[in-house]
Amino acid sequence: MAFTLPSLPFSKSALEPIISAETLEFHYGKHHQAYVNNLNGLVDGKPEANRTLEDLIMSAEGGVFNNAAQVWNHSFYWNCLKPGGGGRPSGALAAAIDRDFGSFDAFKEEFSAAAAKLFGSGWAWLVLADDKLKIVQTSNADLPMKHMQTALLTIDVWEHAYYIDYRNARPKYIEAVFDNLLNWEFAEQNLARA
Ligand code: MN3
Repeated sequence: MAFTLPSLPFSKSALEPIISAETLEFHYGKHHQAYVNNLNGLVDGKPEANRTLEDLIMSAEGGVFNNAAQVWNHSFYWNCLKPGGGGRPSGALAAAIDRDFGSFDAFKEEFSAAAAKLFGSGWAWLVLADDKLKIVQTSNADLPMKHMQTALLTIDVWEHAYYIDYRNARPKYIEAVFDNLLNWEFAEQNLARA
């Protein structure tokens, strides 16, 4: 049972002009695919090949952890984006954001700063931890589940996520994604399931 690359939830050109088809050809077609291929190569013929992705993330270290986590992170990230996204959350998530950050605008400022200031490669996340919403940064492949937090939403801030479209201007990528692509329905579903 090999691990497989999940389908993108949209076409490669669907996020233009915010994220180009060229970026997705590399980010999904090369990088995400490479994490899947690397993971399969590492577990081939071993008992780990029959474990779930989540199981490997929680138990493995080194290359198996890095590649398993990056497979999961990217599958999650694609679902955090949608053509015609952005806007604001509603219902329980909107109420929880107001409760824990003061307002949606305050949340946006804090989340964008966390994503922009993360040093090196990694991820900015909105998570649920101890019944409270929090913004967390993780480096490289690290992810909330490893810290007993529930991921609600993420932005990939590895350079490969934005360098083709924005060069070194990470804050511009973050703002464009936040305003135009974030899939708040997905975050709302993640909160409802938590
Ligand atoms: Mn990436």
